Amino acid sequence: MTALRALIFDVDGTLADTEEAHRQAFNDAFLAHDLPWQWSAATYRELLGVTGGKERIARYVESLGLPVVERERLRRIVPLVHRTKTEAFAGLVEMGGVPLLPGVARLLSEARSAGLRLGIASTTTARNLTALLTRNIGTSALSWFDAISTGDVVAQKKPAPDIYRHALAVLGLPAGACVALEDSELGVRAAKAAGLFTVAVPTRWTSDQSFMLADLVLPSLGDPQRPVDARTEELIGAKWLGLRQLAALHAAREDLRC
Ligand code: XBP
Ligand code: MG
Repeated sequence: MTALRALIFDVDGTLADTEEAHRQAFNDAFLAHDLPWQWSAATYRELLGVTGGKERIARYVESLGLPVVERERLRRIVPLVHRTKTEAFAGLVEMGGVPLLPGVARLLSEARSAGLRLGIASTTTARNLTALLTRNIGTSALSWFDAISTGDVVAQKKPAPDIYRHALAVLGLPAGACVALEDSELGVRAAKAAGLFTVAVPTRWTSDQSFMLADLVLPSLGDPQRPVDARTEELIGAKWLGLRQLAALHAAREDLRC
């Protein structure tokens, strides 16, 4: 049986409910570049089926059915528009509008106290993670993570397993010794394809997706101030998902594999 050695966190939707801020940042960038686009929440929810901000803009351009010359012109400026968007997102985060989700700070702290290692495996841009952790925890928070695998460090974004395999390689740990925490179907598929025990905590943006592949699906990680509901408490044996419960669930799955 492989003991639990590390937690690997997704960022968007897992550390914090960030997608509304991303949506606003995309729309701010479109305005800044005189692009006649404003993504509604409904449109954005659909576009979340494409991971990666640059890929999301490119897919949107493709969907417009534009003449080839205009489409190619827009394709060429996607990286520039995305850079503007990333700065706009960081600005929104730095204003304090994107807090960590319940239980995230607690679980990070429990893992560190227990000597577990921490990783990040995200499609998002590193700049976004820095802004999010610095604003919500402090400048030291980035040093808590032994592996920070984000965005373009891999060619194939989620649902491909590449970003999780990258984090595992940096950690130097086997998948069986780690747990992934995710919020979306594409993220769960990536983590499971990389062989990790995966906890899914869907958000309002992903609640309609399928989490059949996840090992555990929770409405929240919970914490003393915001305990989970009675049904979830019965499932995990506690009023919030503590490291002890998580390690026990991980061990039970590892036992089944042996
Ligand atoms: C979610 C994503 C990201 C964000 C936008 O990433 O797919 O693309 O929506 O961030 P995660 P960027 O894997 O953390 O859930 O514009 O920087 O891509
Ligand atoms: Mg996510």
